[in-house]
Amino acid sequence: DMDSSNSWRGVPLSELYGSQSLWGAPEFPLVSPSYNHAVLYHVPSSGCVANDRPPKPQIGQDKWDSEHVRMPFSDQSLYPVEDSNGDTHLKKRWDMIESALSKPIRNSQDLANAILSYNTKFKNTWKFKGLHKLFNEYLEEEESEYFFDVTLPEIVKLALALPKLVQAPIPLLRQHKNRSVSLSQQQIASLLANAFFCTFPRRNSTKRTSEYASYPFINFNTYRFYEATDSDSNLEKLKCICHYFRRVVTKVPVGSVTFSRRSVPPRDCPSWPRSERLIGSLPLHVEPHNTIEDASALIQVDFANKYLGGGVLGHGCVQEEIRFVICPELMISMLFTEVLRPNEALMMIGSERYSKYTGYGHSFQFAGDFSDHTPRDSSGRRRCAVLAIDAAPYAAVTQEFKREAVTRELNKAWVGVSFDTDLQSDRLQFPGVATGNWGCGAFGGTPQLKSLLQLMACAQARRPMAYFTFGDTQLRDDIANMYNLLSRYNVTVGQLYKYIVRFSQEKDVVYKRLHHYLEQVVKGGKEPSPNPGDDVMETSITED
Ligand code: AR6
Repeated sequence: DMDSSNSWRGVPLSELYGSQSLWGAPEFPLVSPSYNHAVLYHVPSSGCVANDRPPKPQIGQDKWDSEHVRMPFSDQSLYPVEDSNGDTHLKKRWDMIESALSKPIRNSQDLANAILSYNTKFKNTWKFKGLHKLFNEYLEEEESEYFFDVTLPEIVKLALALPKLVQAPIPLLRQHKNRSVSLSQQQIASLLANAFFCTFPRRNSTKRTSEYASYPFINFNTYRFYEATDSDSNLEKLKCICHYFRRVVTKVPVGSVTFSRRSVPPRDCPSWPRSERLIGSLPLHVEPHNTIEDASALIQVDFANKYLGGGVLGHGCVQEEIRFVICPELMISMLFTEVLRPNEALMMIGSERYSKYTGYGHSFQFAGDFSDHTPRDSSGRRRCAVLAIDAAPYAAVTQEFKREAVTRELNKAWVGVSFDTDLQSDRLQFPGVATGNWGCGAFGGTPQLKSLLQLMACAQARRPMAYFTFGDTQLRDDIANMYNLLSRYNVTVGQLYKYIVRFSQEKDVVYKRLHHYLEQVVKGGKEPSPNPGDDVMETSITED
């Protein structure tokens, strides 16, 4: 075994797919319009979409109200304009947008002026320093020229085609609701083009009292995405997004994407101390190499912010932000997903990846085109499921182990991983979940705890789990050993919950190690299972 330091532990990944072949896993519910599923494109009567051209938009009537996304082209979207006498008149905002974007835009200054012409309130605050740096200094001259000569005019066309491409109203995925929205990739591209030009009405305010204060930012500069010059990772994020536009204007993608909000009232969440599910009954795969986005055919966890996307249009550049810029279709969730409550999650099915990258955080870099060969399901969605669950941020370690905090994270993870499962069934549910150090980076959590909580949530939902430790081989071994111990002693989810809560009540929690503590209580209080060999994880053979 030449390379044991880099190999995986537990069951092979293939046991998490639900069938022998990578893509044989059962499909998620197909796209079909209903009272709680808005489908913005026309679904052919066969239910299946053609896979050579984008689906046609669903016809419908614009709705300018608090239940739907206010569209930039709505007749009711008006903007105050001062005439030469100093009098203010209301003008149709879309007319202003069309006229500004129809003029030639040859450089970043023209682009900034165009955006400001229908966002005049920001003419003294939006300086576009980052945008100017990107196109005047950061990119090669030819790259900038190509962008303004070739790509940008096409992004303009895509943005201005919005009234044709999205005719039916887009419902907001509001709190407490189980609702879905499906859009074609072409519709998403047009919506993102509008976000790029900052055209969405009422979405530029950062005030807590604004109408959309409980929604993420969507216009690209609201959170100052075009201003940042201090960190190159922001410019690299912009490169990824420009690359996405280059791709979609060259060849329009023909599939679709579904966004489903899942909200479970606390009374319907599991009673954790009473759970009798055995930890050891859940297949687990742990590996130090590879990343979540490479785990094809599994549900891939997004280490989310409760405001979807987190700092993607601001300064952040960690797991969620990176995922959103290499798969920009995920960003459209920010248009309509209200801030997630503790018992809510968002599943995104069908997005495509467009960019390669290297590095992480400050060292993040766009690394060229990524061509995604993930097959489509019969609704035309890429077989890629991204599950957004937001851990809670912890400033102090002790807080994280408290009963309420532990319960919160368990419910959050469970609401997510139990999406589309049969809660009554004792059978394993496929596909499994690909996750890792959820809540343990920007949010300051502890991997020893978070890995166990995710294991408990997955065991409860019966979904197998793959854990990617992000290069940490010690953590891989700790998790595998802890899993072995819990299996050998037939520890249930309920017992483990009680042990963790008891641990949090110890005086010197900060100085103690959770795994060490668990080892003592498990060995002290229980008989090992009679056939220890049966459920012990075997060290894997090295993958080649
Ligand atoms: N695959 C596997 N593991 C990863 C990957 C990856 N692609 N990327 C990072 N990790 P973090 P959080 C590991 O900080 O703490 C964002 O701003 C790595 O060990 O992104 O839940 C969101 O919008 C890393 O330290 O997640 C939220 O606001 C750890 O996962 C906030 O960050 C945690 O990654 C969420 O912070």
